[in-house]
Amino acid sequence: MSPSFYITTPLYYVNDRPHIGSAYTTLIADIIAMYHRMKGDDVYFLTGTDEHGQKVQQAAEKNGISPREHCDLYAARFRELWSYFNLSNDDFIRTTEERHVRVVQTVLRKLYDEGQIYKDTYDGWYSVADELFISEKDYQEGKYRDVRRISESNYYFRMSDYRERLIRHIQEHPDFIAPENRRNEILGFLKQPLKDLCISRPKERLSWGIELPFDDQYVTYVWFDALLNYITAPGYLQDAEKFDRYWPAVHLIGKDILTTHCVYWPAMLMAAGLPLPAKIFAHGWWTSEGQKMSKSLGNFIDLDTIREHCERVGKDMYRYFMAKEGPLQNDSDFSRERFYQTYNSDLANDFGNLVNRIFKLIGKFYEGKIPTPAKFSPDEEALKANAEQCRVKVFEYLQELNVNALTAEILRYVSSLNRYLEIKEPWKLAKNDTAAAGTVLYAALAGLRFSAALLYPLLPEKMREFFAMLNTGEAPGSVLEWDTLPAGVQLQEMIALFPRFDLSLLESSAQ
Ligand code: ME8
Repeated sequence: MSPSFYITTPLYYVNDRPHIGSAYTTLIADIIAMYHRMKGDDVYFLTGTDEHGQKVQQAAEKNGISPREHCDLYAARFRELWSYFNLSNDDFIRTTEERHVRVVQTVLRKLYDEGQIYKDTYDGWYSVADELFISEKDYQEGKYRDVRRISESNYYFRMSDYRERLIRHIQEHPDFIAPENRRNEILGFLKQPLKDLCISRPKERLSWGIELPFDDQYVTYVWFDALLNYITAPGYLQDAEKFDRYWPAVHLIGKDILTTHCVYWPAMLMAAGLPLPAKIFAHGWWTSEGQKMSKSLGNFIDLDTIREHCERVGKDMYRYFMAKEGPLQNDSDFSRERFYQTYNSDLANDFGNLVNRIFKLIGKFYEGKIPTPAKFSPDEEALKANAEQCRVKVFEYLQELNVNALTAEILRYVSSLNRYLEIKEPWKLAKNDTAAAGTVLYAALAGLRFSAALLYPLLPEKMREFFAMLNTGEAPGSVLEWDTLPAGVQLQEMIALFPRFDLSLLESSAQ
């Protein structure tokens, strides 16, 4: 049986439309899932929407519709965007689904019966906007918005019991939280005593949530509910075989939700007697044109802006740019100049040019048929060996979820093919030694086909078009060997996969 690989994105709140941030995490997760499938793994890729809580209730009220109608509307927007991007997710979970409500209530009941959940009165500060109970210190520092004094009876989960076990787990599993800066952040956070977690909200204040199975006057705190989706989807309490096959997961998240995923969630799993996640990777933040994204600054990259960019240079470019330049370790800035310049340099110039040169020469000198190579010289052997090395590195970077380095590695190989052609000059060679020129063109095309296969998760539509032009009948992404290119195949007519984008067009448009 092939090894399994389970990857998740955060479940996005339905109080906002998708934007560059949600698209980023989701596309990176898709890319990672596709590479694992290419490797032969049995992949389960999950995304979805987080639909309970105060913010959703308020957003629905503002729009004059019921919370359920509101959720349906917004969940559909997320689904629509993911289908636009040809997302390869295996499941889309909504926290309002029956299968999830059942899991949340069963886990709550178990923890309550075991005494891991108790009732207490909270007297202190509460941020309505952030749905958080906050400390006196945070209140004094003015860190939160819309803060009120409240006195309220609630249910608490004995999270403090798990602090030491969690620290030990993080120390014994260096890859559990990545990148390193986030791991250190959590270890720093755990130096202080850990508080118990309030896991309920009284219905009189918030009704849009999952009712506590042991007190119908309360609903479940949205985070306690939402995190459990990661075990609901692969079949916890419903399909033991499926659950054992896929759990634990790799969680891809943004740095904003580090504590909930690296502290609350592992503590919940320990309490439920389940294995901890395989890895939690918290990436950095996108800024826009050098500033924090905001609607009032007019630099907010929402769904419409994303589509506008995609219409100009193809939706694959969005994925490619997210992977190449996205904020894995630190933050990254999305600037239109950088986006279109990357397109022109990597895709129109490096990759596009290579296709153009090889296809034209084979068309001109070999009637469009892939030439049969003569004996390879050390130069062709080097191209082959470098391809092998490139593949090894790509899968090593995949292991670290380093899609920035992975993308750069493939591009380096593409550039080396262009350099090879410039040195060999097959356009001159073909005039008096067609056999030698044929070997050069075969080797270059073998390299191009190999890089196209590796680029498939980053540029799926375009690479499918490339393989159709190559006409070997091979599925893109299936070809990871350099030297299996069949000679004699009639190439299809070349189409320009990545036409150059005229940067002067940007000056006349706002986005
Ligand atoms: O937090 N740059 O949902 P959410 C990069 N429902 N990534 C960004 C980003 C930016 N500027 N803005 C958002 C929630 N993100 C909870 C999660 S999980 C059980 C519950 C991405 O809709 C990033 O992945 O606020 C971040 O973690 C996520 O969107 C937050 O999505």
